[in-house]
Amino acid sequence: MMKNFLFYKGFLLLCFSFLFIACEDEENPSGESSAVDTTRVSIGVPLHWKLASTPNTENFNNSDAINNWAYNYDRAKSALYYIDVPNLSSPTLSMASHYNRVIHKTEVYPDYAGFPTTIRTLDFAFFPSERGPYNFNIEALDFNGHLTNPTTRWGGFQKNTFIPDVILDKIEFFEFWLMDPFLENPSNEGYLYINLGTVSEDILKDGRISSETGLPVGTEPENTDTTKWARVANSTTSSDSFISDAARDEQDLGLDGLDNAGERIVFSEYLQELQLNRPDLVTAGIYDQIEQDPSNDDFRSYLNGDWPNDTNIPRRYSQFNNPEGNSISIENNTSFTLIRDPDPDNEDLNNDHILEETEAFVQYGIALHSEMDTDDEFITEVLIDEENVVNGVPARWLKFKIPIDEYHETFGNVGDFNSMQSFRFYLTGFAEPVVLRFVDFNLVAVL
Ligand SMILES: [Ca+2]
Ligand SMILES: [Ca+2]
Ligand SMILES: [Ca+2]
Ligand SMILES: [Ca+2]
Repeated sequence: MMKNFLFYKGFLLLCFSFLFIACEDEENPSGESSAVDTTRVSIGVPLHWKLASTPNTENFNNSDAINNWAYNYDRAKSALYYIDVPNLSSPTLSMASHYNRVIHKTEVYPDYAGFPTTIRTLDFAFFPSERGPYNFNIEALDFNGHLTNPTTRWGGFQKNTFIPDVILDKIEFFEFWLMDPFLENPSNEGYLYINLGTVSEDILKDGRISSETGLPVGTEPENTDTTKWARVANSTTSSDSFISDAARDEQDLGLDGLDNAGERIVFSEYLQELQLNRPDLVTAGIYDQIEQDPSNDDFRSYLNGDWPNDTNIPRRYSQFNNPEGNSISIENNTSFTLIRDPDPDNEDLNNDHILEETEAFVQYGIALHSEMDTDDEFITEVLIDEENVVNGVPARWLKFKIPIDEYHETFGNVGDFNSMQSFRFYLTGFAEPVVLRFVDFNLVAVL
């Protein structure tokens, strides 16, 4: 018992060190005691996620192409966020949709009677017809600048779990509650894939680490290379934060290390082909939009006044994960953007300053459709909440429990589970936009 106690204290300390890992112990999130000693490691906090590297599976062409824009041809727009409830007030928050509203804890824990009464969801919005960041695919654009064949596109995020080996070794399953994503569009469907293991950090696949803080500032000499994808520093040392506001202005440029003027030069081949060789490809208005931000990596806050008042929440967050201009100094943060990752962007998941290029992971595939119930693999419970009805449709929640050894496929040379530090999840196969709202997305270790 004492050993367990000390272990628990040590783990809390670790949790404290890595604030993005929320921890609970010997309790499940509903507040009920559980019969066995379990530790839940939350991965459902929207901090420190990065754009996913292209999963090297059979689904995406060119996913191992280096220094080749084709590597990213299937990336569509996606967003991962908590809704900033205090600052997104009515009517935006209550806009008649299950995907724009506050979630009550009793929707998934009906017996819960404490405070707070609401619960944060991790929301993953995916826009399969919209061009993702650093996607220079010309063939796939339609006249309106949308991606054709949306079901072949994907969008996702990845992070390092930073789970101590001693815990990682004892992880038995993933669990989460998911709001039925099809309450307002039952004909839509697609797949959620989860990857666990080692995933490539080379998001812009050039064999180099993109790191904003490695870029030169002020009078420092221009000690960078420009690859097919990015302006990258030659020096391997880089700080974990911007050293000054002035440095931030020169470095907060996204994974391409380029401001929009620089993007127009380095990616001129893309712009020229759009403008000259295919003058009938996109409208002049769409061309102008693309030329403003050729990499499509500009951050825009959900509170930005340029969003029309009736803009729904998933759309307001659609540029939230973009890495250029996303680190505003506290003094200049007049739009008061909360719940955002203020750190400089880079490709390095585990902060070791070494570029991991290996893809070696197990994959869990979950078919998402409007008829999901407990007959479906991994779904253990379904709750319908008649208290929360939008346009006549009650909320519907699905509890997933995914045993860690029940993966569907392996890719690359996968080792033991205790070396699986990287987590990636992505959506694909959708014809129309979708929003996944997760509650208590946890890895569960049985001690
Ligand atoms: Ca790179
Ligand atoms: Ca940029
Ligand atoms: Ca840009
Ligand atoms: Ca940035």
